[in-house]
Amino acid sequence: MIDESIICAISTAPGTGAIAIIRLSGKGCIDLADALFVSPSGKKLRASASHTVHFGSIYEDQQLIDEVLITLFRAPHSFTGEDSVEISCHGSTYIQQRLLQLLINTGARLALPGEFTQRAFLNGKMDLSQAEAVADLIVSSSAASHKMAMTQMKGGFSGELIKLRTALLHITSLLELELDFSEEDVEFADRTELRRIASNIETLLNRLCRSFSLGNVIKNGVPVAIVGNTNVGKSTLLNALLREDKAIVSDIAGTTRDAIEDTINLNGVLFRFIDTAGIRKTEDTVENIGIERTFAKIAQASVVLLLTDLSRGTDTFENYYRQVKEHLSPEARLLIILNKTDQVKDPLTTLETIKLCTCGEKLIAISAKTGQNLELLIDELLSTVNLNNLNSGDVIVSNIRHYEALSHALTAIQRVISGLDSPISGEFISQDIRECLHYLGEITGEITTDEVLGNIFKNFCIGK
Ligand SMILES: Nc1nc2c(ncn2[C@@H]2O[C@H](COP(=O)(O)OP(=O)(O)OP(=O)(O)O)[C@@H](O)[C@H]2O)c(=O)[nH]1
Ligand SMILES: [Mg+2]
Repeated sequence: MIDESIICAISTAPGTGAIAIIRLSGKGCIDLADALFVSPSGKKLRASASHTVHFGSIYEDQQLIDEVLITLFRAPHSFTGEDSVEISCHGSTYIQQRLLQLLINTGARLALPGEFTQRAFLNGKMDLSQAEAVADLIVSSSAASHKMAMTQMKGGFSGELIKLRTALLHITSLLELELDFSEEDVEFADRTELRRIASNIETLLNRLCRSFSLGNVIKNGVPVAIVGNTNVGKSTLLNALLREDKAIVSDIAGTTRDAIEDTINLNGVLFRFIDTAGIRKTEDTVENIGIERTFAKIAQASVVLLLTDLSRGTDTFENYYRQVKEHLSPEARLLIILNKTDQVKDPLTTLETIKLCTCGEKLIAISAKTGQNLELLIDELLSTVNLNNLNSGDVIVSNIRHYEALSHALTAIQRVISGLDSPISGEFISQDIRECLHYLGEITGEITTDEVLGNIFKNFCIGK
């Protein structure tokens, strides 16, 4: 049963703005608004067409609260699929609260987080993955995450899922044909065709699963760990990259003891820079815990910046290089940063020495303090991620819930394939196909529980 009660919420950001929008949705909400609204022409909202805007005043006990614009949407042509009204009022928090109170006193109730979007889903205006993309779109903070959320909201991902579903249903029908003839002792139907379709499905599922690491990075920021010996300028570099004094800088070795991180949007890509505790041998328990965390951050990073201090020589460099390489994830990129160029006359000798003990990693000489060559480093970071290859139509999975369902579907289709390769009865294979369909249905919301829905929509803001 779909709850059709009238819900209301302030849909604009909290606080004072030039204007604010209060949203109403549910059966009878147009009549509810009509009872409070006075148009200069005397025209009633209930007599007006969908997608029209009306100027007028809202009164409470003959007292004017505000002059407003009301936008009208009639079911099913609204975001929620129900009759909906949007009241644009002046942005004072007092006016917003008075109007909201008035709507509640006259029969509406305050919407739950994401309830408008949840109704859109329940009324079939979008599937669950599209509803989730609405939340991603609202919080998108870079060109790449915006593009990804927009593709998903416009149904790019849903389209891929429909393709998969159709192919799976096709296999089922072919298998049923096989079962129909099994009594007549006909040899198994031609399984080459089945095998071909199944392996296409596997390829597609594989691609979607693999896209998750990129999707995750786009959504949460490319993790870049800044590591090295103490006092080489890691915190100074973090501050320079973030353009703010985030971490404490001092000439005392061992200043940073815990990982400090923050994100910044550089040329449309969100980066998550992580400053770490300098790696060294120490008796300090707290510092040692910090150093353990440094190694964990290296393992999680997409890019590691190994910093070394040009003014201190290269004796210990090889040791650091080896330790970092040991913890680096296989897909990660390592950049060697020679810091404090402002303190040395000729960095070339150091450069050459370091080159000898590395495996062809890129070397960049900078001064974190003066900002010299920082642009070079940023360019290198951008090229590492290279999101330019991202076409607007590319479907990238960025949601862990989707990723998990896709992984399960992938395992199921792999069982289908091995079943097809062996003389297993079609009935067993059908069961794995049904399982695969089940997981795809979980993503789109065809198969769902109140608990799953509750978990998804509770993370939305009220008013969306
Ligand atoms: N001349 C010069 N000094 C720098 C540069 N970068 C950092 N420093 C100085 O080096 C000292 C250490 O800098 P931090 O940024 O605290 O070094 P760190 O690597 O974070 O040190 P720990 O947190 O102790 O591991 C400070 O006195 C900085 O001002 C640089 O490019 N040039
Ligand atoms: Mg530091």
